Amino acid sequence: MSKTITFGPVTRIEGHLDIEVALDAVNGVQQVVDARVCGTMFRGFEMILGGKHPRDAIPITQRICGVCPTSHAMAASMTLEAAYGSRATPPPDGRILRNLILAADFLQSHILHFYHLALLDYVDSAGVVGMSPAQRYAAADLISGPEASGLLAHYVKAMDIRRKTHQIGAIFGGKMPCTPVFVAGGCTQTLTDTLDLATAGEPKASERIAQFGKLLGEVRGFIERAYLPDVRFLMRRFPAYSKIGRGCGNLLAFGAFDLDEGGEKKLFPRGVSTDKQDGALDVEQIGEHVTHSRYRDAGAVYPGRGATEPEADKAGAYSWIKAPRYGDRAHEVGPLARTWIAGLYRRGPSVMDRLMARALETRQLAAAMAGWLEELSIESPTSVDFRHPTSGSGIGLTEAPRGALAHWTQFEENAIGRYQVVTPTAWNGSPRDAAGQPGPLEQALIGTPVRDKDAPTELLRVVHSFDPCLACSVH
Ligand code: NFE
Ligand code: MG
Repeated sequence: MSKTITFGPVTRIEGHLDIEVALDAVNGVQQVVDARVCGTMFRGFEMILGGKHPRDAIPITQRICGVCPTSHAMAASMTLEAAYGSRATPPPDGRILRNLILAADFLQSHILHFYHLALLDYVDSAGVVGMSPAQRYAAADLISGPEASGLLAHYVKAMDIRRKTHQIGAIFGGKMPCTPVFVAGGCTQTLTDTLDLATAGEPKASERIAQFGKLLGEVRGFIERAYLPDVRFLMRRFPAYSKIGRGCGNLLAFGAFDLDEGGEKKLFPRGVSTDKQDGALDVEQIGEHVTHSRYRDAGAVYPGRGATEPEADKAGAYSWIKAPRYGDRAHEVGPLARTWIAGLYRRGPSVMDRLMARALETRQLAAAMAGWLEELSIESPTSVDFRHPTSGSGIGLTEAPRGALAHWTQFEENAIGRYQVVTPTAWNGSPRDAAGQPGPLEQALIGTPVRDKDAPTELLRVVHSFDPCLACSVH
């Protein structure tokens, strides 16, 4: 007979997540035979945006999350640009500055994930550097001794490196985490070496570019000398986790970091892989189910026609996360989906493959940033000036550190009528859909062996590999 255990709140993620799993013996091995992922709070950003000026979506949606606000700034800006038409296309320097600010946040978030959210699932921290967490894991396989000391020294160093990634983002972003410089049509940050009254006291653009490059060099050194070797070490040390936590096996990426004006070329390409078949993304295939979510059910709805109508006590509902599906199938999003679609890394999916894809992507992105810095041309415009139409509709598809992110809007007379957001953790942490198909994280938990039901470290390792953010998912 199966035994149900619930653990929550899951720690070392952002937000509040409860996991409910049923354990049973299969072929003599205790394992998860059923799983439910529950987003336990409601926030209401899509409702707050109703009636607001469309431009307010850029600062407001950034408040969805302190970890990935820049991605929301990018998605909201792109959504407005789609609504305003080609007159709103950012000039090259505006596009590059936005890429640089967004990329800085990716570096920050990925290093945060590995060192400060995931690593302590594998390392016994007690007594090594005198910073024992409140509760240690009972897991028998934790790394200890000198190997643990090395990893934990990097844990501490990663805090300093993350501070530097925020500094990098703030050089052009003005401040981090929520940046005020993203606008429809580019970026309000200017690049000038000609000091006048307006810019008095500001460093020259060439000085800021040099400072950016210097800090980026330090971060790249850490990625090469610590982050990548540490992930490779864990992968070797925990071979079972290259099999555990597979999930649905379908992968989806909207793509990000436009390399040309129309966004045809991107550093992270757009695409989808369903049942191991690669394909082009057709955005109309996206539908959000709410059969088991606490919202009024109108069937699977394309977010461009979607609504958010909470029903807290709905029968059969167990999560505040909606269930986005592509062609009615669950799809995993995130670094592994992106590196898979790009052809950069094609192993897994598994717990370790998610960690490895994230690290490889961090290195790829940091290298690209160094190139983008060289492309900036001082004294060129960073935004376009245009007359904003007062009515329109648009969609912005981009990537956040945790995966594919999209915004949809419609507005009349400069008042938002509809604003719908679909976040990465809504894809990954979704509940069952109308067909009863579990979400990607639920599927990844099913089949996971659990040695000790009172200390289910295996389950935390699976959950953390997705780097879930519940605050984003229940926006
Ligand atoms: Ni709160 Fe976010 C990212 C978004 S995850 S971190 O990355 O959108 O759903
Ligand atoms: Mg939504």
